[in-house]
Amino acid sequence: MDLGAGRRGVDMGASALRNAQLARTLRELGHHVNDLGDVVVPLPETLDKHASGGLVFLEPILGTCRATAQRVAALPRNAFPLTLGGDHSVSMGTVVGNARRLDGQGARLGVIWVDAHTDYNTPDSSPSGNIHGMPVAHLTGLGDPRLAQLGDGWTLRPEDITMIGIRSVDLRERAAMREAGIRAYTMKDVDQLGITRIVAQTLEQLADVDGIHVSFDADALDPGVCPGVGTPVPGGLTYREGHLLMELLSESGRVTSMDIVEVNPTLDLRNQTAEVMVGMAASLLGQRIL
Ligand code: B3U
Ligand code: MN
Ligand code: MN
Repeated sequence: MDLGAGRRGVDMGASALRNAQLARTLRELGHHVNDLGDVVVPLPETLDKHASGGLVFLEPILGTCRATAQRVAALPRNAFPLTLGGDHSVSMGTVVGNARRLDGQGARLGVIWVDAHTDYNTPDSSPSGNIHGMPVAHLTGLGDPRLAQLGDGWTLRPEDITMIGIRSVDLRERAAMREAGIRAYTMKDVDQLGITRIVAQTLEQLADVDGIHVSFDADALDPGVCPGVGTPVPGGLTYREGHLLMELLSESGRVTSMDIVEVNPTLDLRNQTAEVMVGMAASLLGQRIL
């Protein structure tokens, strides 16, 4: 879906990833891959674009996230759900669904949010009203109660979140992040500490969670690597930093699910962004080369 984004086109992201041989790539790594098809989402052209309480397209996004959560929750514990966006608001559904999949009551899920943005706006603080800038806030129970209650009482604990790749935070979003105490590694931290130390610290922080979900927004990578994104921000993760991050998480053996979101084929160059993101999934789900 692209209802949560400010511009059209990320609804075609899943097609672009399929086209970039996602399933074949994972099969070649020895996985059994089952494509479960799409969650059906209404087209924005058929909807009235009104903002309900500072939220654009709230109702259809809520419905899509509920349906996504249900479908993910129904998968077996030993499956690895790889969900394809879509704008980042879909992750409200995938995170809730994976918490429920690991434990019917809602497991203690760790989330690694790889993104240029913190996505921690609420309807009040959002400069745009676009819900893809708000999923993390709603997962932790803040913001609009209809979205905050997607987990039926389950919420994501702020201490179980780590963000990596951050370089664009709105003023009021920053205050809310500080108040919640959410751990975020900015690009400055990536430069100073390096991915290896960041992963080690993150795994230590998440030592007690039941599973780890990686939510990978393509705009975390540098726009030179991933030009097909709606809100590019210069100075992102390099191709090698992205792969190293995925490889080290793979070696940890602790990641239980992943999203790939915000791939926008209408802004891309010959499907490059989708191809790069298929490579990221392959590094997370692959073994050492030698
Ligand atoms: N923080 C801005 C911009 C933004 C957030 N996420 C994306 N863009 N992709 C907002 O609208 O909340
Ligand atoms: Mn995002
Ligand atoms: Mn982003």
